[in-house]
Amino acid sequence: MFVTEMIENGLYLVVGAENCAPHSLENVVKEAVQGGVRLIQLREKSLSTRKFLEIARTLKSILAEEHVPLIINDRIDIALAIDAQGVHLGQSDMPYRFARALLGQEKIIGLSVESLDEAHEAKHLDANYIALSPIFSTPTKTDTKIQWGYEGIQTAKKFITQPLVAIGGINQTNITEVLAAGADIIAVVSAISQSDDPKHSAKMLRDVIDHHTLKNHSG
Ligand code: TZP
Ligand code: MG
Repeated sequence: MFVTEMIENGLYLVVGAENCAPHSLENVVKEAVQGGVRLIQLREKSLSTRKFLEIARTLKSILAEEHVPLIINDRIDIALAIDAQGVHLGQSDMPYRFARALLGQEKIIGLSVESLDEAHEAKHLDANYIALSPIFSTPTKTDTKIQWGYEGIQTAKKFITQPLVAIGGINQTNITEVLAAGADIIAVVSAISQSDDPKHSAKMLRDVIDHHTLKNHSG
Protein backbone atom coordinates (compact mmCIF):
# COMPACT_ATOMS: atom_id res chain seq x y z
CA MET A 1 0.00 0.00 0.00
CA PHE A 2 1.29 3.50 -0.79
CA VAL A 3 1.60 6.09 1.97
CA THR A 4 -1.16 8.25 0.49
CA GLU A 5 -3.57 5.31 0.38
CA MET A 6 -2.70 4.39 3.95
CA ILE A 7 -3.80 7.72 5.35
CA GLU A 8 -6.76 8.52 3.13
CA ASN A 9 -9.32 6.88 5.28
CA GLY A 10 -10.68 9.61 7.44
CA LEU A 11 -10.94 8.19 10.98
CA TYR A 12 -7.84 7.99 13.16
CA LEU A 13 -7.72 6.55 16.68
CA VAL A 14 -4.96 7.81 18.96
CA VAL A 15 -4.71 5.51 21.92
CA GLY A 16 -2.69 4.42 24.95
CA ALA A 17 -3.40 1.85 27.63
CA GLU A 18 -4.31 4.47 30.22
CA ASN A 19 -6.96 6.04 27.97
CA CYS A 20 -8.82 2.76 27.66
CA ALA A 21 -9.69 1.72 31.22
CA PRO A 22 -11.83 -0.18 32.05
CA HIS A 23 -11.45 -1.70 28.57
CA SER A 24 -8.19 -3.26 27.45
CA LEU A 25 -6.16 -1.49 24.79
CA GLU A 26 -6.30 -4.53 22.52
CA ASN A 27 -10.08 -4.70 22.69
CA VAL A 28 -10.51 -0.99 22.05
CA VAL A 29 -8.27 -1.25 19.00
CA LYS A 30 -10.04 -4.35 17.67
CA GLU A 31 -13.48 -2.83 18.16
CA ALA A 32 -12.42 0.52 16.73
CA VAL A 33 -11.24 -1.22 13.56
CA GLN A 34 -14.50 -3.18 13.35
CA GLY A 35 -16.32 0.13 13.65
CA GLY A 36 -14.36 1.74 10.81
CA VAL A 37 -11.12 3.23 12.16
CA ARG A 38 -8.44 2.97 9.48
CA LEU A 39 -5.37 4.44 11.18
CA ILE A 40 -4.11 3.83 14.72
CA GLN A 41 -1.55 5.76 16.72
CA LEU A 42 -0.05 4.19 19.83
CA ARG A 43 0.62 7.00 22.28
CA GLU A 44 2.19 5.91 25.55
CA LYS A 45 3.59 8.65 27.72
CA SER A 46 4.64 6.82 30.85
CA LEU A 47 5.58 3.25 29.96
CA SER A 48 9.04 1.76 30.02
CA THR A 49 10.61 1.22 26.63
CA ARG A 50 10.24 -2.52 27.02
CA LYS A 51 6.53 -2.37 27.84
CA PHE A 52 5.90 0.16 25.05
CA LEU A 53 7.67 -2.14 22.59
CA GLU A 54 5.68 -5.15 23.75
CA ILE A 55 2.34 -3.35 23.29
CA ALA A 56 3.46 -2.00 19.93
CA ARG A 57 4.28 -5.53 18.73
CA THR A 58 0.92 -6.83 19.87
CA LEU A 59 -0.94 -4.03 18.09
CA LYS A 60 1.14 -4.46 14.96
CA SER A 61 0.11 -8.10 14.70
CA ILE A 62 -3.58 -7.34 15.37
CA LEU A 63 -3.56 -4.54 12.79
CA ALA A 64 -1.55 -6.38 10.14
CA GLU A 65 -4.47 -8.80 9.67
CA GLU A 66 -6.79 -5.85 9.07
CA HIS A 67 -4.34 -3.93 6.86
CA VAL A 68 -4.58 -0.97 9.22
CA PRO A 69 -1.36 1.06 9.58
CA LEU A 70 0.18 1.55 13.03
CA ILE A 71 1.76 4.92 13.84
CA ILE A 72 3.98 5.30 16.92
CA ASN A 73 3.86 8.54 18.88
CA ASP A 74 7.27 10.19 19.46
CA ARG A 75 9.40 7.05 19.52
CA ILE A 76 11.28 6.56 16.27
CA ASP A 77 13.35 3.79 17.87
CA ILE A 78 10.23 1.78 18.65
CA ALA A 79 8.75 2.41 15.20
CA LEU A 80 11.96 1.13 13.61
CA ALA A 81 12.26 -1.82 15.98
CA ILE A 82 8.82 -3.18 15.09
CA ASP A 83 8.73 -1.88 11.51
CA ALA A 84 5.62 0.20 12.20
CA GLN A 85 4.14 2.13 9.27
CA GLY A 86 5.07 5.50 10.72
CA VAL A 87 5.53 7.98 13.53
CA HIS A 88 3.72 11.01 14.83
CA LEU A 89 5.88 13.92 15.98
CA GLY A 90 5.14 17.00 18.03
CA GLN A 91 7.06 20.23 18.11
CA SER A 92 9.43 19.14 20.87
CA ASP A 93 10.16 15.72 19.37
CA MET A 94 12.88 14.90 16.85
CA PRO A 95 12.84 17.54 14.10
CA TYR A 96 11.12 16.38 10.94
CA ARG A 97 14.17 16.19 8.65
CA PHE A 98 16.13 14.02 11.07
CA ALA A 99 13.15 11.71 11.49
CA ARG A 100 12.71 11.44 7.72
CA ALA A 101 16.41 10.63 7.29
CA LEU A 102 16.08 7.82 9.84
CA LEU A 103 12.79 6.41 8.56
CA GLY A 104 13.08 6.84 4.79
CA GLN A 105 10.41 7.87 2.30
CA GLU A 106 8.20 4.79 2.65
CA LYS A 107 7.12 5.57 6.20
CA ILE A 108 4.33 7.87 7.32
CA ILE A 109 5.46 10.90 9.30
CA GLY A 110 2.73 13.06 10.79
CA LEU A 111 3.43 16.37 12.44
CA SER A 112 1.43 18.31 15.02
CA VAL A 113 1.28 22.08 14.79
CA GLU A 114 0.18 24.25 17.66
CA SER A 115 0.28 27.71 16.09
CA LEU A 116 -0.15 29.43 12.76
CA ASP A 117 3.61 30.01 12.53
CA GLU A 118 4.28 26.30 13.00
CA ALA A 119 1.65 25.50 10.37
CA HIS A 120 3.33 27.85 7.88
CA GLU A 121 6.67 26.19 8.54
CA ALA A 122 5.17 22.72 8.19
CA LYS A 123 3.63 23.43 4.79
CA HIS A 124 7.14 23.33 3.25
CA LEU A 125 7.86 19.82 4.57
CA ASP A 126 6.94 16.59 2.84
CA ALA A 127 5.25 15.35 6.01
CA ASN A 128 2.43 12.91 5.20
CA TYR A 129 -0.13 14.78 7.25
CA ILE A 130 -0.33 17.86 9.43
CA ALA A 131 -2.35 17.69 12.64
CA LEU A 132 -3.90 20.86 14.05
CA SER A 133 -3.56 20.45 17.80
CA PRO A 134 -5.88 20.89 19.59
CA ILE A 135 -9.10 21.91 17.82
CA PHE A 136 -10.83 22.27 21.20
CA SER A 137 -9.41 22.08 24.69
CA THR A 138 -9.58 18.58 26.09
CA PRO A 139 -8.90 16.86 29.39
CA THR A 140 -7.00 14.17 27.45
CA LYS A 141 -4.13 16.58 26.76
CA THR A 142 -3.72 19.63 28.92
CA ASP A 143 -0.28 21.00 27.95
CA THR A 144 -1.71 22.73 24.88
CA LYS A 145 -1.30 26.34 23.75
CA ILE A 146 -4.20 27.46 21.57
CA GLN A 147 -7.49 26.09 20.34
CA TRP A 148 -7.72 26.12 16.56
CA GLY A 149 -11.50 26.00 16.53
CA TYR A 150 -13.47 25.88 13.28
CA GLU A 151 -11.94 29.13 12.04
CA GLY A 152 -8.41 27.86 12.58
CA ILE A 153 -9.19 24.81 10.45
CA GLN A 154 -10.57 27.03 7.67
CA THR A 155 -7.48 29.25 7.80
CA ALA A 156 -4.98 26.37 7.77
CA LYS A 157 -6.87 24.59 4.99
CA LYS A 158 -6.15 27.51 2.67
CA PHE A 159 -2.38 27.01 2.70
CA ILE A 160 -1.67 23.48 4.00
CA THR A 161 -1.19 21.13 1.08
CA GLN A 162 -0.84 17.89 3.06
CA PRO A 163 -3.86 15.99 4.43
CA LEU A 164 -5.16 17.92 7.42
CA VAL A 165 -5.82 16.01 10.64
CA ALA A 166 -8.03 17.57 13.31
CA ILE A 167 -7.51 16.41 16.91
CA GLY A 168 -8.72 17.53 20.31
CA GLY A 169 -12.21 17.51 21.76
CA ILE A 170 -13.86 15.99 18.68
CA ASN A 171 -16.88 13.76 19.13
CA GLN A 172 -20.30 12.98 17.70
CA THR A 173 -21.60 16.45 18.58
CA ASN A 174 -19.08 18.47 16.55
CA ILE A 175 -17.55 16.16 13.92
CA THR A 176 -19.87 17.43 11.16
CA GLU A 177 -18.71 21.02 11.68
CA VAL A 178 -15.05 19.96 11.92
CA LEU A 179 -15.36 18.21 8.54
CA ALA A 180 -17.26 21.15 7.05
CA ALA A 181 -14.46 23.48 8.18
CA GLY A 182 -12.01 21.47 6.07
CA ALA A 183 -10.50 18.62 8.12
CA ASP A 184 -9.55 15.61 5.99
CA ILE A 185 -8.96 13.18 8.84
CA ILE A 186 -10.62 13.11 12.25
CA ALA A 187 -8.43 11.93 15.13
CA VAL A 188 -9.94 11.07 18.49
CA VAL A 189 -8.90 9.57 21.79
CA SER A 190 -11.79 9.64 24.24
CA ALA A 191 -14.72 9.57 21.80
CA ILE A 192 -13.80 5.94 21.10
CA SER A 193 -11.54 4.68 23.87
CA GLN A 194 -13.67 6.02 26.72
CA SER A 195 -16.93 4.94 25.16
CA ASP A 196 -19.01 2.18 26.73
CA ASP A 197 -19.15 0.69 23.25
CA PRO A 198 -16.01 1.61 21.25
CA LYS A 199 -17.19 -0.21 18.13
CA HIS A 200 -20.52 1.59 18.06
CA SER A 201 -18.89 4.98 18.69
CA ALA A 202 -16.34 4.39 15.93
CA LYS A 203 -19.17 3.40 13.59
CA MET A 204 -21.15 6.56 14.39
CA LEU A 205 -18.12 8.76 13.61
CA ARG A 206 -17.33 6.71 10.50
CA ASP A 207 -20.89 7.15 9.22
CA VAL A 208 -20.64 10.94 9.52
CA ILE A 209 -17.32 10.93 7.65
CA ASP A 210 -18.70 8.67 4.90
CA HIS A 211 -21.79 10.86 4.56
CA HIS A 212 -19.62 13.97 4.30
CA THR A 213 -17.35 12.34 1.69
CA LEU A 214 -20.31 11.17 -0.38
CA LYS A 215 -21.93 14.59 -0.27
CA ASN A 216 -18.72 16.31 -1.38
CA HIS A 217 -18.03 13.86 -4.18
CA SER A 218 -21.52 14.08 -5.54
CA GLY A 219 -20.97 17.82 -5.93
N1 TZP B 1 -3.10 15.97 20.70
C1 TZP B 1 -3.80 17.09 20.65
S1 TZP B 1 -5.24 17.00 21.49
C2 TZP B 1 -4.94 15.39 21.92
C3 TZP B 1 -3.73 14.99 21.41
C4 TZP B 1 -3.11 13.66 21.58
C5 TZP B 1 -5.88 14.58 22.73
C6 TZP B 1 -7.20 14.42 22.07
O1 TZP B 1 -8.02 13.65 22.90
P1 TZP B 1 -9.61 13.70 22.82
O2 TZP B 1 -10.03 12.80 23.95
O3 TZP B 1 -9.99 13.15 21.49
O4 TZP B 1 -10.02 15.11 23.03
MG1 MG C 1 5.26 14.12 20.99
